[in-house]
Amino acid sequence: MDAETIISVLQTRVIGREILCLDTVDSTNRYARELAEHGAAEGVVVLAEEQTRGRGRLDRTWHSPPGLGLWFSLILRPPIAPAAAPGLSLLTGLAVAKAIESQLHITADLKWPNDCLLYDKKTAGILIDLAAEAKSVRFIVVGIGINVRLLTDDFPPELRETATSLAVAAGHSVDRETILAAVLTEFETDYFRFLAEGLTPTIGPYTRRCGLIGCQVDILAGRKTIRGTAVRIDPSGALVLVANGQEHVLMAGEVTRVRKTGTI
Ligand code: BT5
Repeated sequence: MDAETIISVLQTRVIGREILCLDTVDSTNRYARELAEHGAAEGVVVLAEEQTRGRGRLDRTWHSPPGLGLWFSLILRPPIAPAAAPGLSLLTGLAVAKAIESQLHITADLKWPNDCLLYDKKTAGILIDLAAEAKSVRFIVVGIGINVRLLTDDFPPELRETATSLAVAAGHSVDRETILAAVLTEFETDYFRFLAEGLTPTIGPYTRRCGLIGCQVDILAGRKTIRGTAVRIDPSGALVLVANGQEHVLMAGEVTRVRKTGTI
């Protein structure tokens, strides 16, 4: 991938005006974090053809083979409180979903809080790294992994049932530069709206794509699993679950859908 080509077609003002394309790196989030510590500006994008230690949440591995995906990180310096940072995970997921929909005309499903699915299989994941003082954010690195050109055999056997790519879902080859430009463009609009108006404008479009709402789910939060019905995403981006007539408001966790219908 060539930074000059991408930048020349990008219409954004801040996000992606500087793109660093690496052949191989351990993790673009780790690399971007280091750049940010050394003063890199808001909007800088670090992109790699391959990650040798791509990370998911809780130090899980993100499979990032060479040349087949979009593995990249954005550096942000938002004037927000640290508590508002998780909202960026939802906002980013929504930007990825809208970019996929506009380019491929397939409806994307958002699995709270950080997955984007196509036909019930994971296509993209988001990892937010936060560097903050008590009341202010120093910087945030938003890591985005999108499986673009992987075919089934390009996934390790343990992911073949649960993961897919844009090319597999669309049934034709997909251009990485086009998807990247669409994601950065959607992200920029939503991000500046978030800075001006908070997360509220994100909630409606996110909820419409969130297949968990109305379903019976198990959510693993810390060491506890709660079974209940996912009823809504609240204005802070938390998932609200009703279990035994009681509401639980969850800021993070691992959700598994149990049934497509729920009871309150
Ligand atoms: C995520 O974590 O989904 C966040 C993934 C973020 C990856 C990007 S790539 C650029 C940037 N640099 C990084 O180092 N990371 C970010 P989580 O929700 O914890 O999901 C991780 C789980 O997804 C793994 O345990 C696997 O089960 C599964 N998985 C791993 N690689 C996958 C892939 N390529 N496609 C689909 N599922 C995958």
